[in-house]
Amino acid sequence: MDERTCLELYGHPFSSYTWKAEIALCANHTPYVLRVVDGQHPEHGLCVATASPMGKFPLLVEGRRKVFEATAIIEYIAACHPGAAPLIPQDPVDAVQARMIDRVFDNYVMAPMQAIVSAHIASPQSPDGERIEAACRDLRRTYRWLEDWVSAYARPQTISLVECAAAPSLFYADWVCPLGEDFPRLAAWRAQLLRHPAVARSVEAARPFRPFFPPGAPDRD
Ligand SMILES: N[C@@H](CCC(=O)N[C@@H](CS)C(=O)NCC(=O)O)C(=O)O
Repeated sequence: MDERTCLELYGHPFSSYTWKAEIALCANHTPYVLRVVDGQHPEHGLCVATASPMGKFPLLVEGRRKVFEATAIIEYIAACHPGAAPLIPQDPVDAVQARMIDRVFDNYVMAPMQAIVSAHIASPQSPDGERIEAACRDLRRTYRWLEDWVSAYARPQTISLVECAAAPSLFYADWVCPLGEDFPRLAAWRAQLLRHPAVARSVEAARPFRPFFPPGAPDRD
């Protein structure tokens, strides 16, 4: 594949939202080049900084088109590069369900997980305990809801928007607020997701960065 005509994904291998987009691209067998946003590539940071209001990544670039927000990137891949993965269900009502669950993972798993990480970044020596406790309370409330939801979910071996959202958020959320033995079905689904080749690829790509996980990475996964 000629790199100039290939999809470009700006992001970082340790970033949960970059995983979300990369899992879709990999499962779909869509060729892309990862433009790593880090100190060694200031030009990548510049591109991301002006593409969206908050300058966040991932950012997908195809020619002159720029797509930001991981969910929108997955929608774009499904619409413009249909491939091996059923990223968005064909049935409109199923598609609404998938988008709804995607919101659950972004808003109620990713967000409190990132709040805990941010508390550690803000004050590595004495992170705000109240903030962490509140975020963990929110996470456990969502875990309880998801534990019921997942018992009725088919847990397919394929990758859709739901799996793209679930895998990175459950991966990191479990690090900061462990599922433990209280949520066995959710823990089993998390383990199943991590075994999928598209997800396992992200886990391995991120492994060298684990020492930089602000609260400290557990010795597992
Ligand atoms: N709502 C965005 C969230 C993206 C996000 O939070 N990205 C993080 C990395 S995981 C980021 O860009 N962090 C760097 C920054 O905020 O400057 C999405 O769905 O893509």
